[in-house]
Amino acid sequence: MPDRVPLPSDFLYGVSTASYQIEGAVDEGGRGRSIWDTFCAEPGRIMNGETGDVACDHFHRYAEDVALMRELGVDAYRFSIAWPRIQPTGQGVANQSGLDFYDRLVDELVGAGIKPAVTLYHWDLPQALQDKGGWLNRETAQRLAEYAGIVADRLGDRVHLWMPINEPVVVTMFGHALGVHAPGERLGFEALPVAHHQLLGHGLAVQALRAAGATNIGIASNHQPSRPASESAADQEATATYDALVNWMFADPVLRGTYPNDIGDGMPGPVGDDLAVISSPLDWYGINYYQPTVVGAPGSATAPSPTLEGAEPPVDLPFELGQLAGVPTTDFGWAVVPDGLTEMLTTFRDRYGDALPPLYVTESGCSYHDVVGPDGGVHDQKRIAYHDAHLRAVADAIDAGVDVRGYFAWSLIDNFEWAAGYAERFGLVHVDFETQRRTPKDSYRWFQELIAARG
Ligand code: PNW
Repeated sequence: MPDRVPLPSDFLYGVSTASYQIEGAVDEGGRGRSIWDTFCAEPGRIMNGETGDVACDHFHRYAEDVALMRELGVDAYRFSIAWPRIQPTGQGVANQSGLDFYDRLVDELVGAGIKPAVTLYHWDLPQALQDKGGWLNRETAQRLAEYAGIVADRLGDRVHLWMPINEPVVVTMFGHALGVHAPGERLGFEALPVAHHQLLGHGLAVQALRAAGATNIGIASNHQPSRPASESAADQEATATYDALVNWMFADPVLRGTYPNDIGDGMPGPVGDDLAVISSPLDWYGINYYQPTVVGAPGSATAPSPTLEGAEPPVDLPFELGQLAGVPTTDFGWAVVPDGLTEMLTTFRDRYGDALPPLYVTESGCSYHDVVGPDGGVHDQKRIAYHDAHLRAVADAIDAGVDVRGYFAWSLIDNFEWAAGYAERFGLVHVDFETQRRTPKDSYRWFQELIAARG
């Protein structure tokens, strides 16, 4: 093992999950249907026709999962609340049984000395709201704020970090432009209002959380360095367009109250007033980092990018995406590029300067097709190398003057990887989906030692 990762002694170590990916128990506790229940039931949407109906059965096994985290020694656990457990139809009076579940989970965490970090919206929109237009309907932003207030009233005294939304870019692109995630819309650029309404919902939820007395509010937003396929002017222009669409369209309105040039025009009115809400001050900003993207002009024949999950864009795009050459890839085909994380963190500092609150890495992780070996262990050396390198990449950013406060590994346990189903395993803990048996992988032991040895 190389020397200790040089991070500050008060650096926060965490693990993360999301409700639909781990909970199962979709018909229990008065939970309403979500767009992911609907999407998974449609033939051909998910690898092998898999669903989150059972997932990791975390709804019933949460105490076992919290015990695993206590033994791991993490400071914080980032999880999401299933909106349809709290409001089965996405609005109106709260379902007490749903709130009770998260109340028990939060108590269990606090009892284990683990700080709860709550995402309110990690993609499982109540189906009833989708039936009214979902994120294409501006009203949904208001609904998110109402839901945020309900959760804050019940859990606010014990939650350490709040995130109203997770990865609005993936919801916009995969869910509404390309159709590979729920709700499966293939709108191309007509999906832009989905971005705006999520951001508006984020801002309104920030205000509702504050009104309910919550503090320490941020966001978890996916960001990817965009690298031109060549130095040609056409490739550089395509890269700038892509970079604005996937990164700055989501960060600029939150951190500086504007859309990047040209993008505001595609947004529904009245954008101007909304931007004041969207840029409601945050206590911190969370970056989910996986990999950089190579971008070329249309027809530049870059290698196809695995991040598009095989999607056929419904319209001609002003760019083509490719895979970074000459770097290792995970079993999911994603490029392993730790210095892309340093680059992303320093880019945020350079772009926003004093307007940038402290940063957290709210997700970083890798999928390998791990199996439990004959000795009963899971020897995931590559995952250890991945997290080690990405923590060092964070340390490099801190050395360069960026204020980064913590790192949440994605994920605590193997879980339902959306359209890819259960084949992709991101966990520090292996799950046998037949028996629900949890087996801590070698990466779990490594993370445990790293946390124990800090300071
Ligand atoms: C994130 N991309 O999704 C989500 O927040 C998690 O729920 C998910 O399990 C995890 O990352 C791993 O996929 C992403 O194509 C989906 O760049 C796609 C991309 C990035 C993140």
